[in-house]
Order: sequence, then structure tokens, then C-alpha cells
Amino acid sequence: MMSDTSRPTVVSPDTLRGDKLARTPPGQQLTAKWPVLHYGSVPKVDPYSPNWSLRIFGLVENEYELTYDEIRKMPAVDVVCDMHCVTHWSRLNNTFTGVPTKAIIERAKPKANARFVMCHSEAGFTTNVPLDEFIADDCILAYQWEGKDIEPDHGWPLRGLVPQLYLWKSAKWIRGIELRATDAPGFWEQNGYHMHGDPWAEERFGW
Ligand SMILES: Nc1nc2c(c(=O)[nH]1)N[C@H]1C(S)=C(S)[C@@H](COP(=O)(O)O)O[C@H]1N2
Ligand SMILES: [Mo]
Repeated sequence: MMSDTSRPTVVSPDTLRGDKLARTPPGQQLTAKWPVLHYGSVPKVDPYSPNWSLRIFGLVENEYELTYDEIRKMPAVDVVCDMHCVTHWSRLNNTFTGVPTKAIIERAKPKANARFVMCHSEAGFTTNVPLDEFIADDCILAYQWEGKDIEPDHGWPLRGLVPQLYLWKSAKWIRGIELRATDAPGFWEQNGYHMHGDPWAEERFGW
């Protein structure tokens, strides 16, 4: 069994586009394996150490922090989605488990002028996402893939998952979510990647 039946399943809308071909964005090739891609080395993270927290901050009424234990005890969902990497591979039919970003963000009470989030990860990695897209129903902070803890290579203990954008918007080893009024480029965006990153519009590079 991959999932316990008491957990709701959220199906990412892009998986409902039709057959494999219809689900493959322009310029993408399907892969069965899951490649590992990131800048730098895999950080050694102990989410149970007192130094680890997930911090929600910026344009909110209620800045707060969560321990890893608290996150793992929050109501979780299974998300069925496809992954699209800007380096031209796509992997269909993934099941990730984690906490809806909407619940995480709502608890912070975003101020009226909050429009964007900046995700902050270990070692200074960042990526920017419009707030309304970050709290879509299929967006979670994920800790499991196919019913098992995500491998450290792929972002354990916690990674963002924004299935409707290219995979670089899904921050591995996430530690903070900052709410902002204005957009700003994150790590790959500063290195030429697109500010938005819609795979169906091939928003790969350039602003
Ligand atoms: N913290 C962090 N997250 C990251 C990256 C990174 O360099 N650091 N790279 C992004 C990029 S470019 C991609 S394609 C995906 C790859 O995820 P995967 O290795 O699980 O396939 O992670 C994204 N998240
Ligand atoms: Mo990437």
C-alpha cells in the first residue's frame, strides 16, 4: 500500500490533460528514472536538532516557526503530479506526501499586499513563486515520495512542491517561506532562468 486511505488525494490538474503525449509539455522527453539536479552538494540536515525550523515570515500578521515534528503531525495529503525539469526531462505519475502550503501560509495571516513568496533553503538557495500559485491545491511541503521518506538527494527532510511550474521552483531542503509585495529573482532566476517558469508556455530562460 502506498498511502493510508484516511489521507486525501489531490490530483494535479496537469495530469488530467489526456494521454502521455498530451501530458508532456513542449520540448520535454519522458524519463522513468528520477534524475538528481541541484547546485552545490547535498546538505547534511538533522531536522530533529534544536537548530532546525521552518520559518514563515515577511508580509504576514503572524510570523511563526514549526519544528519538524510539528510538520510531520499536521494533516497531510497525497499529491499525484508530473514533474517537468527545464533540462528537458519529465517524469509522470509521482505521488508525494506532505502538508498543503495553503495551510502553512494561512496560519501566518498574509497581509493584503503580499503577492509573492520567496522560498529559502539550506545553503542560501532561493526561488520565487507568485503567492496565488504557491497556495494552489496541489502545492505541498513534501516529505515522502511513493510512500517513503524522500531521499536526501531529492530534498529530505522537506521540499517545496509546485507541480504546475518547472521543477526548479520546488525548493529542496526548504527552511523558510518569505511573503513579499514584489517579485524578486531567486538563485536560478538570477542565473538566467525565467521569473515564472510555466512549462506549457516554455518559460525556461529570460524574464
Ligand atoms: N535547495 C535547492 N533546491 C533545488 C535546486 C537547488 O539547486 N537547490 N535546484 C532545483 C532544480 S534546478 C531542479 S531541476 C530540481 C531537481 O529536483 P530533483 O533533484 O529532485 O530532481 O530541484 C530544484 N530545487
Ligand atoms: Mo533544474
